[in-house]
Order: sequence, then C-alpha cells, then structure tokens
Amino acid sequence: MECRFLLIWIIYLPQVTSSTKQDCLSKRQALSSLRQIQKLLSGQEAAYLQSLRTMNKKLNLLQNTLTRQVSKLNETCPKLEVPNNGRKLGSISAVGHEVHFLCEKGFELVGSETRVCQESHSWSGQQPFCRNINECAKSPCLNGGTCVDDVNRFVCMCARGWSGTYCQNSVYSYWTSQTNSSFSRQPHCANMQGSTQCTCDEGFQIAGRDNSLCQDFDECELYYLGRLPRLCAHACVNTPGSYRCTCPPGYSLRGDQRNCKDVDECASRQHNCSRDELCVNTFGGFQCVQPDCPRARQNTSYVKTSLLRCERSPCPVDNKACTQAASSISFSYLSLVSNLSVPRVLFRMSAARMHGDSLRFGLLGGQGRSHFSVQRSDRLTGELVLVSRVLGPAVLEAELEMTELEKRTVLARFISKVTVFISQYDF
Ligand SMILES: [Ca+2]
Ligand SMILES: [Ca+2]
Repeated sequence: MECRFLLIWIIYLPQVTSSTKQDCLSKRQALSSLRQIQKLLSGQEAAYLQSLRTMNKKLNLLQNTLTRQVSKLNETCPKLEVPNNGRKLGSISAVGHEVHFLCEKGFELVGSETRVCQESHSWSGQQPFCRNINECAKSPCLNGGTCVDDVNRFVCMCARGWSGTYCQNSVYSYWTSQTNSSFSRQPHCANMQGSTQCTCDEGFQIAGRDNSLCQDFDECELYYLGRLPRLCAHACVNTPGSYRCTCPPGYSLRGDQRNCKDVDECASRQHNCSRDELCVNTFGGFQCVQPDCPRARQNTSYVKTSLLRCERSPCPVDNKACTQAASSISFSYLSLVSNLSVPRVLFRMSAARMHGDSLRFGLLGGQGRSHFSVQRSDRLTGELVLVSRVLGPAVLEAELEMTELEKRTVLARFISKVTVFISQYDF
C-alpha cells in the first residue's frame, strides 16, 4: 500500500510544480523535495530487497531440511517384528545399526540373535522366533514315569509306587523311614570335660528335639535330590543305617550291588514257550515266537523249511505273479534296551554270490518303519540301520528286501522280516 501511494504522488508532482509557477516552491525547494522522495524510495527498495533475501534464505533452509529427511528415509531397513514370547533390543532401523533378539524363560531362540541393517537396506540373517524348550527331551522322569512338557517346566506322572519330582522316591521306603521306629536309634553319649558328646552309628545322624535321637540317613532321597550319579541303576530302598538297590522283574542285581542284569529266561529254561515256538530273550523278559509263512495265493505258496525260514514252492510255467514273489522269507528277532543312541546298524543281509548284474536293497514296510533306513556296506551286503531313538517298551518291525537284477529285469527277490523288541528300561 505504501509503495503504490508513493508512485501516485510522483506522477502528479510535475503538474503541481507547473500549475504553481508564480507562487509555488522555488526550484531549490523542489529539488530538495525530489531528493527526499528519492531517499525514501531507496530506503524502501533496500527494505524490500532485504525481506526478499530473508525469505529466500528461509526457503533454502526448508529445502535442505526436507532433502536431509528424504535421504534419511531411504537409508533405513524395514521395521522388524518382535517375536512371540520374546523381545527385540534396539529400535533404530538405519544402515549399520544392529537389533538383538532374546526369548523369555522357557523358550529358545531359533534364527538370528543379532541382525544388522545392511547397505542394501535389508537385514542380515533370518527373522528369529521363540520355541518352547522341551524339558522332557532329556527324559528326566525315572522309574517308568511319563514326562509332560509345559512352558519352562516339566511334570512327571509317576508309575505306581513312586513319587517325587523325578519319580525318584519309592513310596514304600519313604513311608518306612517316617513311621518305622527301626529307623531311629539311641545315640552313644559320653561326658567329656563337663559336656556331653553324642555320636551315632554309621548311616544315622543326630536328630530329635534335643538331639537325643539318631535318625537314619535316607541315602536314596539325598542322592536323588542332588541328582548325583545314580546310586542305583533302577530303584533305591532305604534301610536302617544303609540302603539297597533293587531291580525290576526280569532282572537280577549285578555283583556291584547297583546295576541290573537281564535274566536270560530262554537259556535258563525259565520260559513257557511251546515246542513249536522259539524263545527270544529280551531285556527284562522273553518272547515266544512262531513265524508263519504267507498264505498261498495266485499259484504262489511257501513251505517252512526251518523255524525261521519260508521258501517259495516251484512256480507253474509262465506264472509271472509267482516268479516275481519273494523266493524266500526269513525271520530275525533282536532285543534292544530303551533309548539307544543312533545311528546303529542292527542287521545285515547278504547275497552268497552275485547272480545277474546288480543287487538292490530296500525297505518294504513294517511297524515303525520310520525308525529305520537301509544302507549298503559292500557290493553284496545291505544294512538295516536304526536312525531314531526309541523309548520302550516297544516292538518294531522292518521288512528288508534284496533284489537280484539282470539288465534291470528282476531275477529274484528275498525278504528278511526283522522284529525288534525294545525293553522298558535303558539297561
Ligand atoms: Ca538309610
Ligand atoms: Ca530276559
């Protein structure tokens, strides 16, 4: 507004000067007025330029700030998720920064513990997750107890007659030590230099309200709670002044009085198998087996040539179904303890000599087939391998097949049926 007013004034000024020729201002006065106006205009012009410069400066500043922010945005990695039941440490997603992950108690981290925002604007490693730790994996329950996994803990469901966190206490021995008076004795006291000193027999410790009694030391409880090397391979029974180890049925105590040894019922004729049956000794017991040959069908029949072997009867001429059926089926029985380490070769199947140009070994089926695999140990031998730990008691079966081939045509097939008896205990 101010500028426009000044311009109008300048345009009308000559008219004013010319119309007041006689009595108006002298030339000097006019010149002085013009100088004043010129000075005013210069001042206005300077102020105007100054404000333009300031505005330009502010615009530059704003532009720089925005540019910096945009370029920063391009130098970050995508936001990372916090794993369930876990935490993420570090929130900066700029290039070069690290983020760490950890899990809550009872969970284990699977994936990368640390991830770095890389130049490529992507994170190093894999997005981790928290997996519940299986506290039962180490089989903490003793004496036939069943382990139930829970978050950050396990619970043992004890077999009858056992109690405690690990089913380590024989209910019977605990009960006797608490109620049977034979578990306490009188101390041996002597008066020495004015004070009474009492001692207990070996296996007892001083107890009672006024230390007037010797109470049996429960070795079983003490060792189990400390989780020291097993005092007994199976069960511990506390006795007055001592303890003894016991074994489950089917086992006898070894000479070291702590380990258990299987009773061979077959060798010691303690079995009740009939004459037609074969006695198979197992850890903790025995089995009576009588394998059967497959039933005759489609002109294919088998004859039992021994207790553990069936041979195919001669085939009718040009009967393909018969000639392609297994030439022989043999039966094998193995006994293992529970929870054996793997891999473990259990059985070998060999050809006496090579017929045809190649031999092939494979697994046909059987109960618990997933626990096995087959590998070749030499040109004529295939091996049945136990590939996963098995907790007993269990019975597994595998059918191992050996095929003789000539130019990819089957010449003959042989089958070995292997039955594995796995005991309840790891001894
Ligand atoms: Ca004792
Ligand atoms: Ca046995």
